[in-house]
Amino acid sequence: MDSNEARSIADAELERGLGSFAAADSIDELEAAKTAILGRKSRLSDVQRSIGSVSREERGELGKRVNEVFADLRSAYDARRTELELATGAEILDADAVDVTLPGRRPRPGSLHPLTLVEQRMVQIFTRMGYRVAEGPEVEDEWHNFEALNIPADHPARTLKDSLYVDVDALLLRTETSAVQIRTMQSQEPPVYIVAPGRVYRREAHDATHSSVFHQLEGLAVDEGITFADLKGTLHAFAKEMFGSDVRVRMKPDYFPFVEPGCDLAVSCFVCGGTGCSVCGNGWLELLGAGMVHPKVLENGGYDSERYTGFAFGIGIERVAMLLYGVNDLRLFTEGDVRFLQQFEGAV
Ligand code: FA5
Repeated sequence: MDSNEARSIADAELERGLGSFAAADSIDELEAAKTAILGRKSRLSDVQRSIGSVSREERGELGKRVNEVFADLRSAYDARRTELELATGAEILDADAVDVTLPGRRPRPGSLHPLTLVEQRMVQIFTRMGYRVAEGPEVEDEWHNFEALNIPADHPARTLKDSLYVDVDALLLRTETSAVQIRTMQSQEPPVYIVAPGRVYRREAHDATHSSVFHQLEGLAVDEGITFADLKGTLHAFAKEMFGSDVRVRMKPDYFPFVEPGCDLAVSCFVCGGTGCSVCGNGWLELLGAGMVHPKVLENGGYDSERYTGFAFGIGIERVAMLLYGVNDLRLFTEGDVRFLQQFEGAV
């Protein structure tokens, strides 16, 4: 190639190179154009290699021109590369942009368990009647759980079949909240009006209305002149307050060693309306046991049974919750299924 031809190729490649760098829309396209225009196999490199073969007089001129063309093309390439890099960075930023004006996602607040809600409402009903809240231990000794409640050593409730003992002699998981009656009487003089909510444990088969771990709310009222009529009035007032004035309540005699006379209270079944079904059996759902405190129990608590009389009751909290919310299987309360529990947010 002679010097004129080399010069005109260099000029044409300069035009072509500036055009293709400017037209490149991405870094990949720009790199491909660079290889085509400035690479070792490009026409411009051919021109560069031909410099040595032109005459000595023309060589300096041609070399200078080819260097200028290379320099112009490199700076056009660098400028376009910078532009494309900035544009790519901006695209990434756009894609990752956070709209700070959008409302935030609220963390889901937990809510109280339905049994807690029901227990709180039950406690509230009794505290409004003038009762205060008392507590007792869940691991109880045999004396408070049995003997003091007039449940002698040969009573069937005391067999290992029914109770859950711990590995310490004469200690067990309390089978009913009634032990709090004794502890309260031991710690204060009459008159006494307390309710004691808490968990109790029994060896019992699970079914729709029975569990081996459940909750009771114990009540104890001891004063001068308390009669069965006071017990009946109190329990009726509780049932109406809890379930509304339409609820049908049935009381019938029952036996508990620590009361005399004793009774239980049932309300009409919410599932069948009182005709009998798989949940209730006979149309009634038993809610609680109750009765007049046995004189021996008053004496065991340190009270004068000639002067004071009293009544006591033990209400099953799961049963109240079943009735209140129309839940036909109490196992739902402890299975921890969030879809079930969510329904009680803000309930009661
Ligand atoms: C008692 O536990 C007596 N301590 C109640 C009492 C207190 C009577 C004071 C007299 C004076 P009972 O075992 O029936 O009684 O239980 C009382 C209530 O707890 C029942 O009416 C029922 O509502 C509930 N309950 C009993 N067993 C279960 C169980 N396995 N699962 C769920 N709830 C139960």
